[in-house]
Amino acid sequence: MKVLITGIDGYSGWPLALHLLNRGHDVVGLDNFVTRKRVREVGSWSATPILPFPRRQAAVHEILRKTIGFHKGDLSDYEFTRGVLAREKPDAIVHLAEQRSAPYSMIDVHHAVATQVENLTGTLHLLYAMKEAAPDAHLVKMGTMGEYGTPDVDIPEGFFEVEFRGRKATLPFPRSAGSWYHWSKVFDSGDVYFASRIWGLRTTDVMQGVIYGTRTPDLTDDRLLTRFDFDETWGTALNRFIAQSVLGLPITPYGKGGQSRGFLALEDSMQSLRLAVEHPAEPGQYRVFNQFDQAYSVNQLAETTAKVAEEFGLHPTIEHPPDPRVEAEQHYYHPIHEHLPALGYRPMRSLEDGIRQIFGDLIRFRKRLVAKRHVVQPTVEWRRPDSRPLLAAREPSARAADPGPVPEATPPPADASEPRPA
Ligand code: USQ
Repeated sequence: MKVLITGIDGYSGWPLALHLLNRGHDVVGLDNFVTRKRVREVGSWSATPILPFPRRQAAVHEILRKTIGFHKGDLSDYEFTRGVLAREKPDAIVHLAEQRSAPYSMIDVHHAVATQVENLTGTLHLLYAMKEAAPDAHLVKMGTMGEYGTPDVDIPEGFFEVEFRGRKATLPFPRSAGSWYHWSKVFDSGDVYFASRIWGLRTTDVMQGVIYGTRTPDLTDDRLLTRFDFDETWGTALNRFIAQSVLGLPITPYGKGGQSRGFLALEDSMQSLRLAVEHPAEPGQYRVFNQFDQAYSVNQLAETTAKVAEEFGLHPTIEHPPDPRVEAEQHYYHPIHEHLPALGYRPMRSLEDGIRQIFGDLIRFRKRLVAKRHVVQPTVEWRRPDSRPLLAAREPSARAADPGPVPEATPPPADASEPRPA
């Protein structure tokens, strides 16, 4: 199959390209490199050193003897988008090229607007370009479990049956997102569903949980590493907890820490996306996959991280800064996820093993973490400033102004990156 990956330079896009190449697919990508730029803007960088894209392509050529096609450009440019689809005629398109950070979207009005304009425009351009230039391609669109929020009932995969005033219907499950970013994905979902209906496009909307990890089995050489963000804006919960432990900073489950989300190892996300690509939706079909492995509360993740840290001679503390977000801190959470297992999805490794592997890599690249230690702890407040004092003002100890010395860590055990036996 020929697969176009939008956002191929990103955390998921790059390992997905390698995974699909190793499975014998042809891969072509596009990217505007805005994530590299925006991470620099918040004063951070990837903990793992990543090559500029042309050198990534060269490394793939040298190590895997394979070629990745590439178009530098932006989905906000419709002619560019249509041109790429007309030229490449992909069988599948995995659409990852969106602003992906909830905290970024909450910084101020400009970041909120940029997030929604970019995400909605890019997706609409892609849908129109498919209609005009690749109507038989299958779109695998990256959405988020956060579209559903945390309702007090089980969460189905996209649709559910309702009975109202004596009549029954199957309808999209109500969305209740928790950031301007998450709402952009809700609106995207509506657009993808509508385009499927009116133009007969094949589409899969992936409600993905929070991903964690530094590697996948396809990242066999340091030149093939993917990025790993750990700062307040671009890093996600578990990845940040492990970076905090390596840096001797407190691990920060916000508030009560009962916030539960679906989590997924990076390699399991690759497996899931590949399964979606290899089992395309039918023409006119709009499918929704809830894509995660297990639900955990951030407290559970903090405790597991602290436990595994001991194996590396690290003794992180767990602190609970007030939650800068507006979200339930204790809640029922039971999303259903049956579609991917029905296609053969099986998780590759346990949570503890995954955490162990990340520790191994982050300790190896510890100097890069230390250099950006000041951007890790939370500072952006999501509430109105007059409704609650800013975290910065209340919790100086939770910030990284002078967090003290960085601890020494013991090197990872030899088997830290071995996958769990089947
Ligand atoms: N959290 C903490 N402490 C931290 C960081 C986060 O307790 O230091 C908590 C947050 O308050 C939240 C949970 O962890 O309750 C998840 O936050 P996150 O930053 O890991 O993830 P989130 O902002 O929800 O977004 C991430 C990705 C996004 C993806 C989403 C999937 O950035 O692209 O769509 O995870 S989901 O969370 O299922 O919506």
